[in-house]
Amino acid sequence: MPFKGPSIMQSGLSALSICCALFQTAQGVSLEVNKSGGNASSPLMYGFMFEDINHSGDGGIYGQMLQNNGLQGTTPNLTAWGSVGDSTIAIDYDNPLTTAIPNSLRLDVAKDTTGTVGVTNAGYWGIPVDGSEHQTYFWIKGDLSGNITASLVGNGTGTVYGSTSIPITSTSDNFTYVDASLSTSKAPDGDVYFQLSLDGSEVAGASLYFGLVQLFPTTYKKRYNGLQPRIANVLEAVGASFLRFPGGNNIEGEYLDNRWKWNETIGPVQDRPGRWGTWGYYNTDGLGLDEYFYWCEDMGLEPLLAIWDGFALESGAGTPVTGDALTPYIDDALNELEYVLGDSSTTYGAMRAANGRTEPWKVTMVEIGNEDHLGGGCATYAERFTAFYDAIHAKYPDLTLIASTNEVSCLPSTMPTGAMVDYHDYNTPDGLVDQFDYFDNIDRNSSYLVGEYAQNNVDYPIMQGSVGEAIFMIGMERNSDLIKMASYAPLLQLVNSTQWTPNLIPFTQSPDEVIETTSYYVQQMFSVNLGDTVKEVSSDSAFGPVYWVASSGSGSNYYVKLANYGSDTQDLSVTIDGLTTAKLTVVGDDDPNAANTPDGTPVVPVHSDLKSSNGTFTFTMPAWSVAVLAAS
Ligand SMILES: *[C@@H]1O[C@H](CO)[C@@H](O)[C@H](O)[C@H]1NC(C)=O
Ligand SMILES: *[C@@H]1O[C@H](CO)[C@@H](O)[C@H](O)[C@H]1NC(C)=O
Ligand SMILES: *[C@@H]1O[C@H](CO)[C@@H](O)[C@H](O)[C@H]1NC(C)=O
Ligand SMILES: *[C@@H]1O[C@H](CO)[C@@H](O)[C@H](O)[C@H]1NC(C)=O
Ligand SMILES: *[C@@H]1O[C@H](CO)[C@@H](O)[C@H](O)[C@H]1NC(C)=O
Ligand SMILES: *[C@@H]1O[C@H](CO)[C@@H](O)[C@H](O)[C@H]1NC(C)=O
Ligand SMILES: *[C@@H]1O[C@H](CO)[C@@H](O)[C@H](O)[C@H]1NC(C)=O
Ligand SMILES: *[C@@H]1O[C@H](CO)[C@@H](O)[C@H](O)[C@H]1NC(C)=O
Ligand SMILES: *[C@@H]1O[C@H](CO)[C@@H](O)[C@H](O)[C@H]1NC(C)=O
Ligand SMILES: *[C@@H]1O[C@H](CO)[C@@H](O)[C@H](O)[C@H]1NC(C)=O
Ligand SMILES: CC(=O)N[C@H]1CO[C@H](CO)[C@@H](O)[C@@H]1O
Repeated sequence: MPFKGPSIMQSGLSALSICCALFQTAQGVSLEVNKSGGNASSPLMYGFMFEDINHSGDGGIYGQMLQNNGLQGTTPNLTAWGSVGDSTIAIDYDNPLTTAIPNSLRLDVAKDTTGTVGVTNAGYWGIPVDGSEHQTYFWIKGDLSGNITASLVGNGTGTVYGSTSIPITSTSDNFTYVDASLSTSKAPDGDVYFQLSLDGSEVAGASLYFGLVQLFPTTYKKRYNGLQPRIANVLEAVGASFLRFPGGNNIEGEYLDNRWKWNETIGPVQDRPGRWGTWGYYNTDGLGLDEYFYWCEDMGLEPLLAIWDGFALESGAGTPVTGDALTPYIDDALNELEYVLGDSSTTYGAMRAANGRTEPWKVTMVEIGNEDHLGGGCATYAERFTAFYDAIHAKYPDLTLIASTNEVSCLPSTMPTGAMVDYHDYNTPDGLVDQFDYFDNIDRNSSYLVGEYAQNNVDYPIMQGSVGEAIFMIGMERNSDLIKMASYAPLLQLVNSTQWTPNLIPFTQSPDEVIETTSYYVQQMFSVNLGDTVKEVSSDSAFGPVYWVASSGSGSNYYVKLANYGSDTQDLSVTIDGLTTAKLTVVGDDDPNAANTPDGTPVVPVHSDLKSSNGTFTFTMPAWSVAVLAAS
């Protein structure tokens, strides 16, 4: 969607600042942080929301890089596959690998051929070859005693970025499993395909069947079936505190039957059938329930697990589910929680242990559904929430349970003590600024998750919107005794296949092209500079165009977060009695429409060290900027 920018004259700008902007006069704001008192602030404040949208999972953070590798779905096709030399490919329905992977890829080799034959896979709009040791796994059926060469080839250039010759002895009785590694050199772009090839004379006139061909780079933390390191590393650098998963709309399903089913995302990948995702493409579910928990453990994130709550998006197919019909779904959620939390003597805990994880996962938070105030979910949500809440709370009284909306009309008239609510806000930059005091005025009975928020109506986050987000976040942090957790959404985007913009981290399959947007930097700056107590700040200035919040952390660490929503430079003076040194991080741009995109990344944070003899730090904030002063 093309961005229709708002007028540069923001409602928060006074007539004076508009006047003086013409003369390039810097404005002044003095703040004094009160070191006594303050309100406790949440240790989980800034996290991630993940669902498979825009190929953020398959084709994105999930390490497996070949598209359509299991020919899954009710009407499979040959997307991404091709043949090499004197051979053809077809979907074979008579040689299933497993019940879940009911089809294989048949390679029919011409009679009398002597050249190279084989199959290719184009990946998800390319393959990001990062130079690491890669691993391929596949099954093969058919009579062969010879070598298959696995290689990564530049499309158009023919450059080979990695290749290995794999001795194979397979028969037509059953599939033979192949596991091979190949060293690679880093590709300059993502225009690379994967190839399995062999000498045609060894199989002339015959057919070979390939099942579930997989390709991984060396994964994040070297985990089997793990994550793409180039994306995981960028996420890790945010220093976030929690991961909300697996959705989002993607847990709901378009229809009852294609809701996210936890039990079909566990165990060996060849036993996962995948599902038609909510965002218009097939999900392999290779990134499944256990993989999400490994992700959390490896990145130091608290899991926030969402469960399906009786509501699919298209209500035509018998949803929302209510009354007695809910019982099997509640039972299913309890089974899921036993899989996650039960020890290995329990039925489902034993299943988890059999899948390689003996210790229960550490889960303290569960969200019941997603956005149940939308699309016809509201009227029945109070009933559905209560039914799930009662059943789960009875068995797991220590879990924090979260309602998927904060709209009072969709919630039970009295919320159970300790339950949280979820508020979402996609908004224009101005709209986010208008929401600055939203959290000052909420009903203070419940704690909040702000499970999704971001600027909207742009292709990539723009600086003005990122400042708007920072102001919205300052509003949250000022109230972080109640606003426990907040996650920007969506998180990741393969730019070649996109359903929603903007996203925090867009990427292409060019190995280095994982974009740190202006909003990414804001998330990172707020996340790594998290205190535990929100402090009172006094000032002669009112909020707007400069906004702030201060907190203290362990030792004598203080953090002052600031946003300048305007085209004037601002002179800042921040006093924190007795402190002498500070690190200042500023991200901003004179152009409110500046954006980091695959076409260029003009905006980067600037770091500087400040000193003070009397506790007062002075510095300037550029136009359209966000800053964090970390003092001690
Ligand atoms: C600082 O906070 C303390 C504790 O809340 C309060 O008693 C004191 O009046 C505040 N000081 C100023 C200057 O506002
Ligand atoms: C072919 O399969 C791919 C991958 O599952 C899917 O995205 C695409 O929509 C399918 N195309 C057709 C024409 O069915
Ligand atoms: C090479 O790229 C073209 C254009 O994107 C695509 O149609 C073709 O399938 C690719 N080749 C291979 C072997 O994947
Ligand atoms: C994917 O998008 C990038 C950035 O727009 C572009 O350079 C690249 O050619 C695209 N790849 C394909 C396979 O379309
Ligand atoms: C088959 O592969 C093995 C292992 O990579 C290699 O040693 C052997 O030379 C290859 N044979 C042929 C005929 O290429
Ligand atoms: C054939 O191979 C598949 C995949 O490894 C395996 O699940 C199955 O048990 C095998 N069947 C027979 C009859 O050996
Ligand atoms: C998963 O659970 C659903 C019930 O929610 C059931 O219909 C389905 O058959 C189960 N799938 C597997 C593979 O057991
Ligand atoms: C919040 O608590 C106040 C006072 O205890 C009560 O009047 C109000 O109805 C409560 N609101 C909700 C939504 O429970
Ligand atoms: C602490 O919370 C109270 C109640 O919401 C509020 O009135 C007060 O301003 C807060 N203090 C700080 C330092 O944020
Ligand atoms: C602290 O020092 C700065 C200059 O470093 C000065 O501008 C300011 O007035 C001083 N503040 C106090 C309270 O003395
Ligand atoms: C708008 C857009 O890019 N949509 C694409 C989303 O992804 C699917 C396939 O995964 C494409 O078919 C759409 O064109």
